[in-house]
Amino acid sequence: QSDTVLVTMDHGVLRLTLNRPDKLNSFNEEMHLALRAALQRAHDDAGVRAVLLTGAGRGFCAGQDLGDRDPRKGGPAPDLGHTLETFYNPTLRLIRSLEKPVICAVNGVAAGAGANIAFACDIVLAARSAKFIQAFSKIGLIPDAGGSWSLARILGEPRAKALAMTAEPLMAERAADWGLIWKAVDDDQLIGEAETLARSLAEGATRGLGLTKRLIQAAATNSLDDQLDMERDCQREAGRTADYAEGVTAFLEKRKPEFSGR
Ligand code: T3D
Repeated sequence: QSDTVLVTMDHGVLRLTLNRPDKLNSFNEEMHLALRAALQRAHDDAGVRAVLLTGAGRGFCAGQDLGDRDPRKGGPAPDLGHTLETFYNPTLRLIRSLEKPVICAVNGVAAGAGANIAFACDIVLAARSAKFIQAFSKIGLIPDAGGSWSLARILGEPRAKALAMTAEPLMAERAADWGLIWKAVDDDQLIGEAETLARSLAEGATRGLGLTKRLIQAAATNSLDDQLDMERDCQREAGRTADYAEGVTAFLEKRKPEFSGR
């Protein structure tokens, strides 16, 4: 196991801490593989009922480690399409396809792919001092790790283009006002609040939450008719879970439900 991503499990919450603080948790190959393995575990292990992603030290993640891309070292230009396909895209797909809540606690600067990985998560809390930077344009690249998609979809073209072309830092509070993240919280409250949220979601009706994620993600490309059909199918599935039976029983018995995630 690599120490570039610290992995702990507590009360159904798989906590993943990007851990290359000296490099603001920028991605080298080892960290890519470690994050992917941890996300795969979240898919495979039924005991994992929520994921909490954060960063060690003063930054969340500064995107690609540019030390690994130093043109002065000579050799042919790297095939960045290949590195996206091999490293970033599988991670993005694992986050979006995981039918369990993924909470992101952005503890500090999130730049390049680091910002866009945060935007791919389901519920994003950020420290008030944190900023998001589409750093790509500063080095001649395009927004990747799903950024061209999430920025355009969430913000619309004017703000997406301006953020991507200027690489102007976007402070947490404004990111929340613009709907890019759930909320900005005081720096010293961030981890506590994110842990409380992750834990309460991990105690929730996991299948129902997973199906909710599937539906909301599908809505952007579905017609209303398609979405209504999908709601019918997902509600049918949710209605067959033990957690639905428990939820209704607990309501009728005027007590707190004890969901099992099944
Ligand atoms: O290549 C592919 O596979 C294609 C995919 C690309 C995806 C991408 O993410 S491309 C974008 C890459 N990221 C960047 O361009 C951001 C570069 N970093 C910065 O612009 C700044 O560091 C920040 C704005 C994020 C933070 O600034 P600041 O002033 O708070 O910190 P700093 O002093 O710049 O950084 C602290 C240390 O982290 C410093 O190391 P040192 O001097 O103390 O030894 C700095 O070099 C290092 N660091 C920060 N970001 C990176 C990094 N080292 C390597 N790669 C980084 N991305």
